[in-house]
Amino acid sequence: MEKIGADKAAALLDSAEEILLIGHTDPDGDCLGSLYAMKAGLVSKGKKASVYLRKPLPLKYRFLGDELEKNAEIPECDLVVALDTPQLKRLDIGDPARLKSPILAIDHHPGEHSEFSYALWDDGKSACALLVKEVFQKMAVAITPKMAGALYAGIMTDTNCFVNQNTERDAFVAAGELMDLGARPNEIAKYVYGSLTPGDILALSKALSSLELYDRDRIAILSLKKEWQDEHNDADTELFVNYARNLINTEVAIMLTETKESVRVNLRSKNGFDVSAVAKRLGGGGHKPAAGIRMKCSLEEAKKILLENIKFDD
Ligand SMILES: [Mn+2]
Repeated sequence: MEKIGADKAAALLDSAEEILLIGHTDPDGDCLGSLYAMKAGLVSKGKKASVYLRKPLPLKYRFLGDELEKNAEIPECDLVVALDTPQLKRLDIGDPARLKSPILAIDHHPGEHSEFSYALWDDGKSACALLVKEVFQKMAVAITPKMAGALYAGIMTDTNCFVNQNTERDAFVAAGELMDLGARPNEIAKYVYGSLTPGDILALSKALSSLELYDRDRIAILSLKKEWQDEHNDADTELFVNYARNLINTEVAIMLTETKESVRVNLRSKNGFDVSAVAKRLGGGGHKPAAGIRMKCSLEEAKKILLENIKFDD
């Protein structure tokens, strides 16, 4: 792996003709916004760019449009760009051995990135979208209002509306510049946070009433059982964990969503507890204050394993 800067990343993209873009499994706003903007920017430069996406866009990200449709084809390409992920196994592609071209990672997660050919990687950035914006500046890509909106959505979601610990000045500066280029924060917030369905609200009430507290209330767990998910058809539980984090004594918040195949675990922390280390130990990944895992076990087993793995110093 060669660690590179935005200059070299721009040069690699400039010299490639056909480029495949891939994000991580369970793609979030930063991942999807970066994928959309990257594709549009490369196409504007005359490149043949496609996005590999295993599932259709979630309702709240549909504003990103038809350009991000479900696509399970891996075309011939000179370069693969892995966005918003530090590891091959987190790529939304099933078997990474299917990728035969060099892979450029553009990412802001902690981790080695050693499996990639090149990595433009800065874990001091609050969103992958900030790195994509930097590369575009080097490539002199003209950012359209829609691309600006996609990049803004990436920064907004990964900073939890500019309040997370990782929100530095550069996120605000970039957001301002993207507004100048046509991003509309109010519109984007309406899509991302205002696309809840009645089923989502019912699922939220169910999850909230499941609250369990451990270790002097420092660990808060919310959960949704499989039966509920089946009945209400895949409720959007991504942000539920924030309710548990916002409890006054919570240090670590956990949201468990049981699906047919596995338990999806969302982890959040306050005051410095490193949940990415817990996630990594159990086969997931993420950032110090926000991480995720897919666990192949029952809800109760997942709970037990997580509690065994979250220990405070005192
Ligand atoms: Mn991200």
